[in-house]
Amino acid sequence: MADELVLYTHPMSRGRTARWMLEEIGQPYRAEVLGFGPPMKSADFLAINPMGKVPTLTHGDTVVTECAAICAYLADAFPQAGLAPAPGDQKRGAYYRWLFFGAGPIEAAVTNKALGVVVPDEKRGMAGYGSVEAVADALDGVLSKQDYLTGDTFTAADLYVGASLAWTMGFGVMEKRPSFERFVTRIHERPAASRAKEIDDQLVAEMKAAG
Ligand SMILES: N[C@@H](CCC(=O)N[C@@H](CS)C(=O)NCC(=O)O)C(=O)O
Repeated sequence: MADELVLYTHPMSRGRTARWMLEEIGQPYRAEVLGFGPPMKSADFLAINPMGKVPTLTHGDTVVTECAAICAYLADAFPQAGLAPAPGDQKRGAYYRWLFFGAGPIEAAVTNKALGVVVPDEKRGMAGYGSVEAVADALDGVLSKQDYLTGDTFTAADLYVGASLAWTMGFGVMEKRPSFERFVTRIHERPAASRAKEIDDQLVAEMKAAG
């Protein structure tokens, strides 16, 4: 199919976030579940994503990798879902700001923390995220004041950052602050979030049952 949407994913990966985004836009899509290890590094899949990682989205001949890019792409490709301020809208500034904050500083800070990589105090100026506490403070500042990152409307930036917060608070990598917990609860009450969770949880159960 010329414009078929295909999500390459694994149910215990960032692919869960991409699936949630697909459920939000409400367009038909096909999911290709790839196992970690050799299936993700096959020649066929490396031809699509040379990183051999999920999530990866194809939309017809277009390939989108990087979870945040997938969320941003889908929001723009299907504007009727209302998940991004239109280009030209000033809210697009806050939208980009937090989407990129998620893919940059948050991602780097929580990965380094999980890996035990400590940035010496005197080198914080060199690390784009400064410190995990600085990242948490910046997010807390906005989420204590408003329901969503761009104001009073849910966008793909909330989905991406909120999914990351939920995941990393669950693993104890990001501290649980009241504003984060309220935000994560609020956005996970969305029907699309429940549908995506149900599908991926079912896939996890099937994988466990198959050994
Ligand atoms: N920067 C990428 C990271 C993707 C990533 O690392 N995915 C992991 C799963 S969450 C993966 O595919 N790991 C398997 C591997 O690298 O072999 C994104 O944001 O999408």
